[in-house]
Amino acid sequence: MFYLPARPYQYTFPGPQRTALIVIDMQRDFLEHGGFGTLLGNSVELLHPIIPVIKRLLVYCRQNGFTIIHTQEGHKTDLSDCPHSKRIRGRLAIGIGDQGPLGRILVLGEPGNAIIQQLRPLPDELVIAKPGKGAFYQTSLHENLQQRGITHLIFAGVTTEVCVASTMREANDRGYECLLIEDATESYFPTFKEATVEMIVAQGGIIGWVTQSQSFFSGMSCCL
Ligand code: TIU
Repeated sequence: MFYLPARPYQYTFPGPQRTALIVIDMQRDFLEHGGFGTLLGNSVELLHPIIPVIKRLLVYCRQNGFTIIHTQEGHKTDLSDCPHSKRIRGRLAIGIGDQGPLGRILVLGEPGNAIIQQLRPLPDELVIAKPGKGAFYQTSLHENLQQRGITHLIFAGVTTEVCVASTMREANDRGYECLLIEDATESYFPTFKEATVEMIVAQGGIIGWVTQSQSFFSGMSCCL
């Protein structure tokens, strides 16, 4: 077993063979100017400090035999998997499915939907395209994890209170033991990140555990 310092208490996991790193939605839509994040009125720069942290996590987890999974929020070209309510939400001048500076907004295969170049998936890594905020909704994620015998999930990515928290909640309800790396996740709203982290660890870890990347690396080095 591996033991990591975390909140609300030590995170115990059975090792890389049964654990996946899930990197949520590190796509151009949320991190670059002209994407969905900008069109919603956000400052994408707020998310940039986590990029090198996630890069280090990816390198480390690849070297040490963890399963790596990336997700992308996006819809089919005909938008048949996008609820009308999601399309019209926010009364945006340019919204989901419309042509924007990075191609059609939040549509699979468009330039804006690509994972940022710094964190590009390797060819053998699973990339889950997801129409919802949670990565289990209308995807094969659960089946893929079950086939691989994965029981523990380590989370990184954006945004903390939207797609990361939604996916952690879905995972928690399916029996996965979830750990969020605090300096590898970010929000356009710092207070929302802080509140989300507190919500996860409150009540004995009602949704899961939270730690810093340095605690993950040093905890792992003791056990490997
Ligand atoms: N808007 C926002 O904060 N997030 C999203 O729309 N999607 C994800 O979090 N990936």
